[in-house]
Amino acid sequence: MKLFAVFSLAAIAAVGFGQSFANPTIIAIPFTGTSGASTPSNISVSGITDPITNITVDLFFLTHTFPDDIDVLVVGPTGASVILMSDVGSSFDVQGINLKFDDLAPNSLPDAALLTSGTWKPTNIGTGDTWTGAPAGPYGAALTPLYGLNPNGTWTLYIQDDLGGDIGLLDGGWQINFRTQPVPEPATLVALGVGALALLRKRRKA
Ligand SMILES: [Ca+2]
Ligand SMILES: [Ca+2]
Repeated sequence: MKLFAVFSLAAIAAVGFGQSFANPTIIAIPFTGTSGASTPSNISVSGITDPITNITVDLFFLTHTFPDDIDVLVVGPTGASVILMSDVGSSFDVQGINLKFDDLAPNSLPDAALLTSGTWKPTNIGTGDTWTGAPAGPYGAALTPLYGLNPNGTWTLYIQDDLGGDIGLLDGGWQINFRTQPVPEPATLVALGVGALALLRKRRKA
Protein backbone atom coordinates (compact mmCIF):
# COMPACT_ATOMS: atom_id res chain seq x y z
CA MET A 1 0.00 0.00 0.00
CA LYS A 2 2.82 2.37 0.91
CA LEU A 3 4.70 1.51 -2.28
CA PHE A 4 1.51 2.17 -4.28
CA ALA A 5 1.17 5.61 -2.63
CA VAL A 6 4.72 6.55 -3.55
CA PHE A 7 4.29 5.45 -7.15
CA SER A 8 0.92 7.26 -7.38
CA LEU A 9 2.50 10.52 -6.32
CA ALA A 10 5.25 9.97 -8.87
CA ALA A 11 2.64 9.31 -11.57
CA ILE A 12 0.73 12.50 -10.73
CA ALA A 13 3.97 14.48 -10.89
CA ALA A 14 4.67 12.98 -14.32
CA VAL A 15 1.32 13.57 -16.04
CA GLY A 16 -0.10 16.49 -14.05
CA PHE A 17 -3.66 17.26 -12.99
CA GLY A 18 -6.66 17.89 -15.22
CA GLN A 19 -9.35 20.47 -14.50
CA SER A 20 -12.37 21.10 -16.73
CA PHE A 21 -14.91 23.93 -16.82
CA ALA A 22 -18.10 23.73 -18.92
CA ASN A 23 -21.06 25.76 -20.12
CA PRO A 24 -23.64 23.25 -21.40
CA THR A 25 -26.14 25.86 -22.59
CA ILE A 26 -27.28 25.25 -26.18
CA ILE A 27 -25.92 27.80 -28.68
CA ALA A 28 -28.08 28.38 -31.74
CA ILE A 29 -26.22 29.27 -34.95
CA PRO A 30 -28.54 31.41 -37.12
CA PHE A 31 -28.42 31.93 -40.89
CA THR A 32 -25.80 34.62 -40.52
CA GLY A 33 -24.35 36.72 -37.71
CA THR A 34 -23.82 35.92 -34.07
CA SER A 35 -25.61 33.17 -32.29
CA GLY A 36 -28.58 34.89 -30.73
CA ALA A 37 -29.09 35.19 -26.99
CA SER A 38 -26.49 32.62 -26.02
CA THR A 39 -23.57 34.39 -27.64
CA PRO A 40 -21.11 35.22 -26.29
CA SER A 41 -21.07 32.08 -24.18
CA ASN A 42 -18.99 32.43 -21.04
CA ILE A 43 -17.13 30.02 -18.78
CA SER A 44 -15.72 31.19 -15.47
CA VAL A 45 -12.40 29.60 -14.55
CA SER A 46 -10.94 29.79 -11.06
CA GLY A 47 -8.54 28.09 -8.71
CA ILE A 48 -5.75 27.26 -11.14
CA THR A 49 -2.40 28.12 -9.59
CA ASP A 50 0.04 25.60 -11.05
CA PRO A 51 1.78 26.07 -14.42
CA ILE A 52 -0.30 24.93 -17.39
CA THR A 53 1.08 22.21 -19.65
CA ASN A 54 -1.93 21.80 -21.96
CA ILE A 55 -5.22 23.52 -22.84
CA THR A 56 -7.95 21.86 -24.90
CA VAL A 57 -11.45 23.03 -25.85
CA ASP A 58 -14.48 20.83 -26.58
CA LEU A 59 -17.51 21.69 -28.72
CA PHE A 60 -20.35 19.28 -27.98
CA PHE A 61 -22.94 18.03 -30.47
CA LEU A 62 -22.35 20.41 -33.36
CA THR A 63 -25.00 20.27 -36.06
CA HIS A 64 -24.94 22.43 -39.20
CA THR A 65 -26.09 22.17 -42.82
CA PHE A 66 -23.06 24.03 -44.22
CA PRO A 67 -20.09 23.91 -41.78
CA ASP A 68 -18.00 26.22 -43.98
CA ASP A 69 -20.22 29.08 -42.69
CA ILE A 70 -19.05 28.61 -39.09
CA ASP A 71 -16.28 30.66 -37.45
CA VAL A 72 -15.50 29.84 -33.80
CA LEU A 73 -13.32 32.08 -31.63
CA VAL A 74 -12.30 31.69 -27.98
CA VAL A 75 -11.04 34.68 -25.99
CA GLY A 76 -9.34 34.15 -22.62
CA PRO A 77 -9.38 36.41 -19.56
CA THR A 78 -6.19 38.21 -20.65
CA GLY A 79 -7.68 39.01 -24.06
CA ALA A 80 -5.52 36.41 -25.80
CA SER A 81 -7.54 34.49 -28.37
CA VAL A 82 -7.54 31.50 -30.68
CA ILE A 83 -9.63 30.68 -33.75
CA LEU A 84 -10.72 27.09 -33.10
CA MET A 85 -12.33 26.48 -36.48
CA SER A 86 -13.21 28.63 -39.45
CA ASP A 87 -14.28 27.94 -43.02
CA VAL A 88 -13.75 24.18 -42.75
CA GLY A 89 -15.90 21.21 -43.72
CA SER A 90 -17.28 22.71 -46.94
CA SER A 91 -20.97 21.92 -47.58
CA PHE A 92 -21.08 18.51 -45.90
CA ASP A 93 -23.87 18.38 -43.29
CA VAL A 94 -22.78 17.43 -39.79
CA GLN A 95 -25.09 16.15 -37.09
CA GLY A 96 -24.17 15.97 -33.42
CA ILE A 97 -20.42 15.72 -33.80
CA ASN A 98 -18.01 16.32 -30.89
CA LEU A 99 -14.88 18.32 -31.68
CA LYS A 100 -11.93 18.62 -29.31
CA PHE A 101 -9.24 21.16 -30.15
CA ASP A 102 -5.72 20.37 -29.03
CA ASP A 103 -2.42 21.67 -30.47
CA LEU A 104 -1.03 18.16 -29.89
CA ALA A 105 -3.56 16.55 -32.26
CA PRO A 106 -1.94 15.03 -35.35
CA ASN A 107 -4.23 16.68 -37.91
CA SER A 108 -6.14 19.84 -38.75
CA LEU A 109 -9.81 19.80 -39.68
CA PRO A 110 -10.39 19.26 -43.42
CA ASP A 111 -11.11 22.29 -45.60
CA ALA A 112 -13.21 20.45 -48.16
CA ALA A 113 -14.32 17.16 -46.62
CA LEU A 114 -16.83 15.95 -44.04
CA LEU A 115 -16.07 17.00 -40.45
CA THR A 116 -16.05 14.08 -38.03
CA SER A 117 -15.88 13.73 -34.25
CA GLY A 118 -12.36 13.62 -32.85
CA THR A 119 -9.40 15.66 -31.65
CA TRP A 120 -8.03 18.26 -34.02
CA LYS A 121 -5.61 21.13 -34.18
CA PRO A 122 -7.29 24.56 -34.26
CA THR A 123 -7.95 25.11 -37.97
CA ASN A 124 -8.60 28.37 -39.81
CA ILE A 125 -8.90 28.48 -43.58
CA GLY A 126 -8.51 31.93 -45.17
CA THR A 127 -8.21 35.29 -43.45
CA GLY A 128 -10.27 38.31 -42.45
CA ASP A 129 -12.83 36.66 -40.15
CA THR A 130 -14.76 38.92 -37.79
CA TRP A 131 -16.96 38.19 -34.79
CA THR A 132 -19.69 40.59 -33.75
CA GLY A 133 -19.05 41.78 -30.20
CA ALA A 134 -15.60 40.20 -29.90
CA PRO A 135 -12.42 42.15 -29.21
CA ALA A 136 -10.60 43.35 -32.31
CA GLY A 137 -7.95 41.04 -33.78
CA PRO A 138 -5.43 39.92 -34.66
CA TYR A 139 -6.54 36.53 -33.37
CA GLY A 140 -4.33 33.60 -32.43
CA ALA A 141 -4.07 30.39 -34.40
CA ALA A 142 -3.01 27.98 -31.63
CA LEU A 143 -3.68 27.20 -27.96
CA THR A 144 -0.03 26.82 -26.94
CA PRO A 145 0.64 30.59 -26.59
CA LEU A 146 -2.09 30.69 -23.90
CA TYR A 147 -0.38 28.14 -21.63
CA GLY A 148 1.81 30.74 -19.91
CA LEU A 149 -1.00 33.23 -19.23
CA ASN A 150 -3.20 33.47 -16.12
CA PRO A 151 -6.22 31.23 -16.94
CA ASN A 152 -8.41 32.42 -14.07
CA GLY A 153 -11.32 34.61 -15.11
CA THR A 154 -13.88 34.62 -17.90
CA TRP A 155 -13.35 32.67 -21.12
CA THR A 156 -15.73 33.56 -23.94
CA LEU A 157 -16.79 31.58 -27.00
CA TYR A 158 -17.99 33.49 -30.07
CA ILE A 159 -19.64 31.68 -32.96
CA GLN A 160 -20.27 33.59 -36.16
CA ASP A 161 -22.11 32.27 -39.21
CA ASP A 162 -20.57 34.19 -42.07
CA LEU A 163 -22.97 33.43 -44.93
CA GLY A 164 -26.74 33.52 -45.43
CA GLY A 165 -28.73 30.32 -45.61
CA ASP A 166 -27.97 27.16 -43.64
CA ILE A 167 -28.14 27.04 -39.89
CA GLY A 168 -27.11 24.85 -36.99
CA LEU A 169 -26.52 24.59 -33.29
CA LEU A 170 -24.09 23.53 -30.62
CA ASP A 171 -26.44 21.30 -28.68
CA GLY A 172 -24.16 20.49 -25.75
CA GLY A 173 -22.34 23.77 -25.32
CA TRP A 174 -18.60 23.80 -24.75
CA GLN A 175 -15.88 23.03 -22.24
CA ILE A 176 -12.31 24.12 -21.58
CA ASN A 177 -9.79 21.70 -20.09
CA PHE A 178 -6.51 22.52 -18.38
CA ARG A 179 -3.67 20.19 -17.52
CA THR A 180 -1.33 21.57 -14.90
CA GLN A 181 2.03 20.51 -13.58
CA PRO A 182 2.27 20.82 -9.83
CA VAL A 183 5.48 22.38 -8.59
CA PRO A 184 6.60 20.10 -5.71
CA GLU A 185 7.79 21.82 -2.56
CA PRO A 186 11.43 20.99 -1.80
CA ALA A 187 10.31 19.33 1.45
CA THR A 188 7.90 17.09 -0.50
CA LEU A 189 10.64 16.02 -2.88
CA VAL A 190 12.91 15.14 0.06
CA ALA A 191 10.09 13.20 1.75
CA LEU A 192 9.36 11.31 -1.48
CA GLY A 193 13.03 10.47 -1.90
CA VAL A 194 13.46 9.35 1.70
CA GLY A 195 10.21 7.33 1.55
CA ALA A 196 11.25 5.53 -1.63
CA LEU A 197 14.72 4.82 -0.21
CA ALA A 198 13.27 3.45 3.02
CA LEU A 199 10.92 1.19 1.07
CA LEU A 200 13.75 -0.13 -1.09
CA ARG A 201 15.80 -0.92 1.99
CA LYS A 202 12.82 -2.63 3.61
CA ARG A 203 12.20 -4.75 0.52
CA ARG A 204 15.84 -5.79 0.31
CA LYS A 205 15.75 -6.95 3.93
CA ALA A 206 12.56 -8.90 3.43
CA1 LIG B 1 -25.31 30.36 -42.74
CA1 LIG C 1 -11.38 31.77 -41.85
